[in-house]
Parts: sequence; structure tokens; C-alpha cells
Amino acid sequence: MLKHALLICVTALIITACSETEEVIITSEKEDLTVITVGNWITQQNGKVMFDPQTSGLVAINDKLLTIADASADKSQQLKLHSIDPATSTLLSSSSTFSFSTKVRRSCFYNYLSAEPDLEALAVDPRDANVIYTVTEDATRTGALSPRCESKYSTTGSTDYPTLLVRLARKANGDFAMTHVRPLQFPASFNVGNFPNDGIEGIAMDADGTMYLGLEKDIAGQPRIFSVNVDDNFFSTTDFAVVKEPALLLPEFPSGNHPINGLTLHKVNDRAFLIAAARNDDELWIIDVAGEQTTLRVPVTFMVKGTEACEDYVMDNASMEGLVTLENTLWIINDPWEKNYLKNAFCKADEEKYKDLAPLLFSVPLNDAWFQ
Ligand SMILES: [Ca+2]
Ligand SMILES: [Ca+2]
Repeated sequence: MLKHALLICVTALIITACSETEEVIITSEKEDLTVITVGNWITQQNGKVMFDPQTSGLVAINDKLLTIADASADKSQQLKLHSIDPATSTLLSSSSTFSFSTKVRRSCFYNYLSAEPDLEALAVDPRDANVIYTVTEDATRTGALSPRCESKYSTTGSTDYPTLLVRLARKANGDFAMTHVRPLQFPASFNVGNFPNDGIEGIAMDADGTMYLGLEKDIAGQPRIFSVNVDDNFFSTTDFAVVKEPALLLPEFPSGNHPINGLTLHKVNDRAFLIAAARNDDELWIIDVAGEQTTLRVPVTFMVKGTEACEDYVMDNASMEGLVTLENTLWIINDPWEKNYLKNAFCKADEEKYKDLAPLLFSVPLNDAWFQ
């Protein structure tokens, strides 16, 4: 009898508390989607880690990963694509320094693109795997335009030096050439703001040539995603390409910095999702390209694979910047954040690797629940 009464009381708890005067609202606990990933050092064939490559984008071609260095990397790592075997976290090869088509050489942007351009993202053209795109972010270091070029490209809608979308093509010998470049314009009404170091850090391309571009933050401190349609004629002009803004349901933040630092596109049946790397939040954002579902935020705990000296340990600051799916796995690469990277050196045996600003490769199994 007592048992029976208790059962009624417990049942009643779901709707109201066991009190006639006091109502309680019972909310269901949200499922904890946190994923834990244990990263491996990307190692050269001689056993050493990569020296300061500031790896900032990731794509997959034929089961291999390709990454790219940004402008703060060691000079020897810049203007190249670096090939990684995901199965072993081994650096297989680095291409020669990019060559430049006559078109690019004669463009307003050659001086910048041939010096130390800040290349912050990669996307493969789904229509031609020999074509890869990258994008420039911060040109304050080496970007300068001639007076003629400066007046032609002054209305960027954001930074003084325009954001450049760059086309790379694989050559017969496996190296890459910068074949085309086109500056991007953000309509003034988009209120992107002029933040040279908080620009486009992620790109991804859909099968129809729609290129998505993830912005770190706008004038209101919000991350944004824009798009351009890279059709057959896209690079026939060097006029500004004006970006659009697809109606995606991104998270909005009252304060703080919540940048998008990497972007990739993932298809589930006929549905397309963008997966964004929210570096500062240590979250993956699963964004419905149709703009019907709100963005799902998946927290990530980044760990480092232990050695004989240490167990696996949790990182203080991973700073993911590139991500791509390959079959049922999401691969993530980090761009060591110089001022924070040594905070990760919980294992003495790894200290030199942090001092070398060596990157790690992480993997996360894709979860069907992300793509509902
Ligand atoms: Ca970077
Ligand atoms: Ca940035």
C-alpha cells in the first residue's frame, strides 16, 4: 500500500510536486553531446614533429589529408600544401612552393600572394578534385596595393586590403599553382566591420559550386557565414565578387568572442550540413544548410595521446582550425596559438613539441544524432 502511494507520488512528481500548493517545472536534462578526442602529433618520416606550420585548413583527397600554413608560420612551411596520412598521423610530403599563373602575376594581388599571404582555409572543388580553393585573411603584415589597385578595390565592406579567394590547381608533377584570384566584397549593409585578424577562416564548397565562408566576427561580435557562387565564369573577371548571406540558424552571443575558424560540408542522404570549428568555444557547430534546424553545438574535449612518460592528458588550449569528414570520421587539425600553447605541456616529454608549435591531428566518429 505504501509502495503504491509512493508510486503515485513519484508519478505525480513528473507533472507537479507532491504538494498541493507548490508547482515545480520539471525540464528534461539535455543529452550531453560532449565528445572526447585524443590527438596524435603529426610526425615526419624522420620521427620529428612539424616545425611551426600554423596549420589552418584541412581537406581530404583520396584518403589523404591536405593542410596549409598561415602567414605566421615558419617561412619554410608557407605557400605549400602538406599531405598527411590520417591513419598514422604522418606527414607524407609537402609540395613545392606554389607557382603563379600569368594572370595572378599580373593581378593587383601578386605582391601580397607571393610574399607571406595569410592563407586560412581550404576547400576542394567537388566538381574537380584537382582544384582547391583557399582564402586570405589578415593582410596587415605584407599587403600593400598600388595607388591604382587601391582605388579599384577600396570598397571592400570590411578590411582595407580585400579578402581574396584564391584558386589552386594541381599540376602534372603533383605541385600546385595559384591560377586565379578574386577579391570579395561584403555589402555595407552586412556590417562586417574592419577586423583584419577576425576575418574569413573557414571555407567549404557544395556540389553546385556554392562556396560558404565562415567569418570570425562582425561589428556586433557575432560569427557569420556568407556564400558566393563559384560558377564557370567566376574567375573570368577580377572585379569584386559580392558575397551573399544564406539564412542559416547560427547561434547568437550576448558577449565574448565565438569565432568560426574552420568549415566543412557534410552530406547525409540529400541533406547538407556545415560543420564549423568554433575554436574559442571548443565546439563543433552542426549547421543545417537548409536553414530549418537550429545549429547543434557539440562540445569537444581535446586530449593528447600519452607516451611511456605520461598518460593521455587533457589540453588547456587546442585551437582547432581545420576539419574535414572522410567516410564516418571527422578529422580535425589545430593551429597552435603561440601565447597559449605551452600551457598544454602537462607532460614534460612533450614540452619541446609545444615549443616547436607542432600541430596535432584529432579524430571524432560522426554521430547520426548530429544530423537529424
Ligand atoms: Ca590560422
Ligand atoms: Ca583570425
